Amino acid sequence: MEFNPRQLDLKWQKKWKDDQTYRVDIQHDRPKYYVLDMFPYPSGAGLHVGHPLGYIASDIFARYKRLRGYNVLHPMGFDSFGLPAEQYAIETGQHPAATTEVNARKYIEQLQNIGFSFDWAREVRTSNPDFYKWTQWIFGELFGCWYNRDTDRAEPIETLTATFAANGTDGVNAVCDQNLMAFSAADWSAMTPARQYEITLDYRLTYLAFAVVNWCPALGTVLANDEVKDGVSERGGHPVEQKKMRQWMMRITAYADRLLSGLDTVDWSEAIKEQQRNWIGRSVGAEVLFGIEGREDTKITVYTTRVDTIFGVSFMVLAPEHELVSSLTTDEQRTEIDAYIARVSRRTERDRMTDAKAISGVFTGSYCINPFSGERVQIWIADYVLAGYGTGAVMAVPSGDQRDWNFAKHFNLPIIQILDSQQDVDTQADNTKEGRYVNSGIINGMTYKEATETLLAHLEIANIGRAKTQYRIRDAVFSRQRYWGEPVPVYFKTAAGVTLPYLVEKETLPLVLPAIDKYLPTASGEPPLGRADDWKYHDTFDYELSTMPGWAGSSWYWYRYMDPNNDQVFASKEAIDYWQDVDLYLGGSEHATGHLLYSRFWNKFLKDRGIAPVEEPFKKLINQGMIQGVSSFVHRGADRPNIYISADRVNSELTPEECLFLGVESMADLGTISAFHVDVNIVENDILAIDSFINWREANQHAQFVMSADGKYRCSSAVEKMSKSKYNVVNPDDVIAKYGADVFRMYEMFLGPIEQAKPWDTRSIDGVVKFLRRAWSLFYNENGQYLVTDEELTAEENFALHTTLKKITEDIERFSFNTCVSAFMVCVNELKRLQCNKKAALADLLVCLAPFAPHTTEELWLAIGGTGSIHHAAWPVFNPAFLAQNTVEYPVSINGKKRADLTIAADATVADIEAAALALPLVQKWLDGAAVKKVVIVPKRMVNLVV
Ligand code: ANZ
Repeated sequence: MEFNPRQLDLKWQKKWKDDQTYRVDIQHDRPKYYVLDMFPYPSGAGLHVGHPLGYIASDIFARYKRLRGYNVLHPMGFDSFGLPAEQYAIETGQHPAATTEVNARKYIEQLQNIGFSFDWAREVRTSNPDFYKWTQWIFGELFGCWYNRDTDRAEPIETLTATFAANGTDGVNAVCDQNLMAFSAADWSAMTPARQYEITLDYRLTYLAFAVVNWCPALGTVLANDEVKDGVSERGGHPVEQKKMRQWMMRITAYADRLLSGLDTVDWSEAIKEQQRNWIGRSVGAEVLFGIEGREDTKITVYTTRVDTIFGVSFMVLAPEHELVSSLTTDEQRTEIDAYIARVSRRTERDRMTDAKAISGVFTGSYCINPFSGERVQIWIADYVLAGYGTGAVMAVPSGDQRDWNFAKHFNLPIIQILDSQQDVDTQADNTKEGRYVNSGIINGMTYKEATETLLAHLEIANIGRAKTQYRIRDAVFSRQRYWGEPVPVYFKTAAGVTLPYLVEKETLPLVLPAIDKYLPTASGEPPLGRADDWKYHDTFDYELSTMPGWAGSSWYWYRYMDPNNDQVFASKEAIDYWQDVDLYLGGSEHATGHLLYSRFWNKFLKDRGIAPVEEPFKKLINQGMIQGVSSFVHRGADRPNIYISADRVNSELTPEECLFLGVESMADLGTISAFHVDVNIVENDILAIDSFINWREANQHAQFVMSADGKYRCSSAVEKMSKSKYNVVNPDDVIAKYGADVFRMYEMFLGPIEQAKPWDTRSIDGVVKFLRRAWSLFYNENGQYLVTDEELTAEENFALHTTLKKITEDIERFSFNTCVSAFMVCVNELKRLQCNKKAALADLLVCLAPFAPHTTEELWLAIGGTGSIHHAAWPVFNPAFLAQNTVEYPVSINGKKRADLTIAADATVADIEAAALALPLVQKWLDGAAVKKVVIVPKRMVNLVV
């Protein structure tokens, strides 16, 4: 039989579909394993060869686990709400649901082409009402809960109101705005139910609040911090402004500590964990109150991580936006202060943080009093202090903090030394070589720890401050002023002049997106949902008009795959109990602080509610590297743009014939030569397909060429991001049409370690093509004749097979798929050399290869009479005995003269061989203490030591 990969793809993909080969159901007698890919947004451009990299790796692993006897859940679906479909709808008037459907179909076709083992019966789409019904339901659950610090978990709002009724706010230790009104139990019971309800709104895990948000006027919506890159929107690159708006917020800060501690329990890369830690930004310190000279009514609260430096405070700095600035500014200073504030308001927070060189600030004219030393210190404003962090006020310690020191030097403010010369302040806190405090009142002579403890205790006793743990993470803005997202299941009711938000009844979910005429804000600036006619709750009450952000559906979707069609609950208890959590999660590292934080947050909440079975949803995470494009370029001169010069001719002179033909005198006549992108699909191994180039664009009809000496046109190339605008996008369909899915899969893996970025370069794809042909030739000769025999394996054949078995198993377990591909190549070469066509070896080899090349192996499995689908076979058993027997004899020479013999395991590494050779007593004797300069090892042949 002839090897025709494309035919095998089609044959087996159809058969798998008909037989439901990859269908998976709960099986209580088999252990489960859950392999999940971050689901794609179905964009109009379809998949390029970079997208499936992670899917191929996860598919190999899923198939491997299946062969090892696990019941593997390996689903795929679509994160199908989002901005591009909506932008397209604005431009074309097409409903985003329609374009999403078209795109998703295209994705499914492309994915199926690659031969993945997804159970498509479990497909989910976040934009389907039967999916977002449950996203809305979770929103409702969050709305129904508050976070109790005492129990350290989310609780139904009823436990909060019960405490209010019993003790007022006194007994409540909630995560909420610290400035909320306090009241007694009596106050509470005197309130109307509406007022009581209104009060609870500030405690819920999702709440309405005015927040400074990233407003993108061009997109007409608010964006999350991780959707803004360098001051512009990640999608589209539109400018983003800071604006105060009333928004639905998610109280992710309640989970800050659990989000941190959970990181220690998951098997993720340190880089991602560190990004999350920084994003959460836990900082342990204290708040300290400073009195203001001449004012009894107010104090300034500073946040410091170094109370121990309090005797070194030589001035105070407030953020320009601090609420006390105006009242602290004296008449003499007012003009200067106002001018400064106006100037600062034009700078972004990012500039203020990063631009450390430009030192600026203004004295307010007022003074405050250091509560420990009683010293009078000047109060300044400066933009290096951020309004949104800590309390927006800093006690400045020039001897301890670099920015404070720069500031003090610039404005000639005092610098107080607070440690003996043994130590500098900067390293005092984390150095074992501790200094002792001087000029520091009650802490003089103490160590860092003693000083900090003393001061913290004093703060509490004197009621001038307290220990405080501070986080950089902020509650997440949840509203989007867009159409193509989940409607927020809330309506508004006005009573006695107060309008309050209420949750729609759960029974009425899903709250379906209404049809609208245009996907734009209303004339009065309301979100697009404001255009929906007669869209009212119970025909009476206004709905919330914002929709949910892109991250809502993806924050819980992995549960839906467990039980995708359930219309009673978001997933049955049986399904959740069985599938539990994701064992292996694959996706891009760009989700480090977005999706991977939000989904952990929702999971922890669902855990508190008794729905999620475990605290962390994704046990092991692998981030696949990006596949970059290899762009091709043609070269032409500015003065004769229709003349294209082959890359290796750019710096050479034209021949007289060429000059005559092109009608120029010399190369100089072409003008300055530059490179232009050309479609990589009409370039092969840097050689341009001239005919295709001429047809590529209208203007190319008149192209003329300066060729290389061999008559070909060479392009230059460069590695860049894969993108349409660079004409370097390679479609997996084209590669598969040419080589078949198995070559495509194996080649993607062969490109390099999964987590590394690497360019897509088909130059070496032939290696994989040849490999599969060679593997095939172990079963059939060129004439299509079947070669496989039932003979027993020799020791050498067993050795080759079991070496491969061991390596493949170990390498798959450590997700090193590229090395697996080379191990297969080595094995096939070895079996060819041994002329081994024995079923006993080939059957095992096929099973190991099946996760990588599912189509070819399925066909050959059938040929050798394997039972059922190979994808339900059992992973071969590795037998170390076959390796142990195998040893190699090495003659060991010193400076070319044979001195000893070494017997060592055939799989010994070069380092092992070297060490064993040097350790031989005979070698030691002949060396007689001489240093070995070089060790030459020819594997399986000889060792030579050069002294
Ligand atoms: C005195 C001091 C002495 C400080 C010293 C540091 C070193 P992290 O670790 O990031 O939490 N700070 C407080 N609020 C600030 C704000 N809104 N904008 C800019 N800086 C602010 O940093 C906390 C430290 O940063 C605080 O501790 C404060 O300076 C400053 F040797 O207080 B420190």
